[in-house]
Amino acid sequence: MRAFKFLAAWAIGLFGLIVVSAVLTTPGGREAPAAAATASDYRIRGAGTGRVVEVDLEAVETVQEIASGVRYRVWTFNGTAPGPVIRVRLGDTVRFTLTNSSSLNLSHSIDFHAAQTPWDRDYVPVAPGETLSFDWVARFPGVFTYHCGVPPVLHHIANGMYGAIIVEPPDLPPAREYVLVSSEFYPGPKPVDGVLEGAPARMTSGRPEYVVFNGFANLHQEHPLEARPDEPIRLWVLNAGPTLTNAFHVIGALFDHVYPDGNPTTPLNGIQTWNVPPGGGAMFELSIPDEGLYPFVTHSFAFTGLGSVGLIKVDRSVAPAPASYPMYGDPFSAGVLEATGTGPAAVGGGEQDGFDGTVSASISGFDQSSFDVEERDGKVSFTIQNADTFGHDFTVDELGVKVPLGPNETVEAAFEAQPGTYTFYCSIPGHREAGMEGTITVLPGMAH
Ligand SMILES: [Cu+2]
Repeated sequence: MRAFKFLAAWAIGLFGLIVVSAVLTTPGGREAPAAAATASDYRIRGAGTGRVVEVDLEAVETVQEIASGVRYRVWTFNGTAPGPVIRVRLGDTVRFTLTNSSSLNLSHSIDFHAAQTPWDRDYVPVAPGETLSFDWVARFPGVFTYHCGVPPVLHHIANGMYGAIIVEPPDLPPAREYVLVSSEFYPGPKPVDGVLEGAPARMTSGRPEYVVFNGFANLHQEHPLEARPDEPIRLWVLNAGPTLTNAFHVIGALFDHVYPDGNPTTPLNGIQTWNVPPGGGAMFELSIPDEGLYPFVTHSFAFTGLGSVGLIKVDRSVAPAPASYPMYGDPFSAGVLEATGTGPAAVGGGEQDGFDGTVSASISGFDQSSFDVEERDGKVSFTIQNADTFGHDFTVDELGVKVPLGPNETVEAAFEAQPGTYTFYCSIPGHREAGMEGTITVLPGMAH
C-alpha cells in the first residue's frame, strides 16, 4: 500500500511535468525533446541543498575471517570488507577525505559511483601516509558502490576495498531496511602464518572460493534478516564484484518492485530474480505474507553454495523496525540501527516540571518539551511512548543517542549522560521542523 502511494506520487509528478510541457509547446506546435520533461525528476542538478556531510575513510590492510575458521588478508576501507555503509540524502555535499594508512606500502584511491567528479583529479592514487580530500554533490538517488581504483583494480577490489553508499531520496516510505553487499574472494591454496592471501591468477580466472554477502560466507544464515508478516521490506543490494553478476532472488517470495541502482523513478513490478552487475546495485521492495524462513541467494547456482545463502525470518514476534536508519552506519549492521539497550531501572525525573518519567512523542511534538532527569552512575533512563501509528525517534546528537520509536511503541530509553542540558529531537526528515524538539536537563544524581 505504501509502495503504491509512493509510486503514485512519482507517477503523478511525472504526469504533471508532461502535461505542463504539452501545454507550453502547443501554441507553437513544436515538440520539445521528450527527455527534458523528466530530467529533474530522477536526479537533481547543480550544487544541491548545501547540507554538508563529512565522510572520512582510511585505507588499511588487516586480517578478516571471511568464512568460519578462514582468515584472509583483506585490503579495506576502515578495517572491514565491505567498508562502512555511508548513507546521505539526495542533494547533500559529501566532504570526503581518504587517508592511506597502508602497512603494505600500497597506494590506494577512491571511486564513488554516486559522484560526478574528475577521475584525473579526485580518483588518483594516494601514497601511503598521504591524504586526499574533495567535495562532491549527491545528485542521483539510489545505492552505489565505492571502491579503490588503483591498478590492478581487480586486486584491490577482490581483496576487499569496496563499500555501499546510499543516497536517500526524499519521501522514502517507511520500511524495514537492510543493506546487502555481495562480493567474491579468491584466496591462494596455502595460508601463511594462518592467513590466506588473495591469488591474482585466480582473480583473473573469475573462479572464486567464496561468494558472500556482507563479507562472510553465509553470514545471514546465523544472523537472519528479520521482518513481520506483510511488513514492507526494503533491501539495498550492491554487487561489489569484482567480476560475477549476482542474480538476486528470494526463495518463496517475489519482489513487488525492483529499482535498478535504487532510483525511485524507475520501478519494475512483479519480479522473481534481478541481475545486479558488478559495480552496480538495486533496491528491492517486498512483503511476505506468511511466517517462515525465506532464503535469499544468487540464483547463479555455480556460485550459490560458495557462501551466498542468507535467510529472511518472517515472524510476527520480531522487534519492530527502527523508525529511521543511521546516516553513517556500521558495515556489519546490515543497515539496522542498533538499539541502545535496556539499561538500568528507571530512576525517575524531577517533579518540578510535572515530568513523571514518561515522554510521549507525536508528530505535533513531544509532550515534555523540557524536562529533567537524574543521572545515576553516569546513566539516565525514562520511558518514551510513541502516540503515532508511524515511526519517530528520540535523538540527542551531543550524546550520540538515537532511540528508535516504532509505531505505537513504548520503549525504555537508557543511555550514558553527564550532567548538563541537551537538545533532543526526532531525526526523521521534516519531523523536527514540525515541532518535535526540546531540551533534556541531566541533573547530578545522589552519591550511593
Ligand atoms: Cu587500494
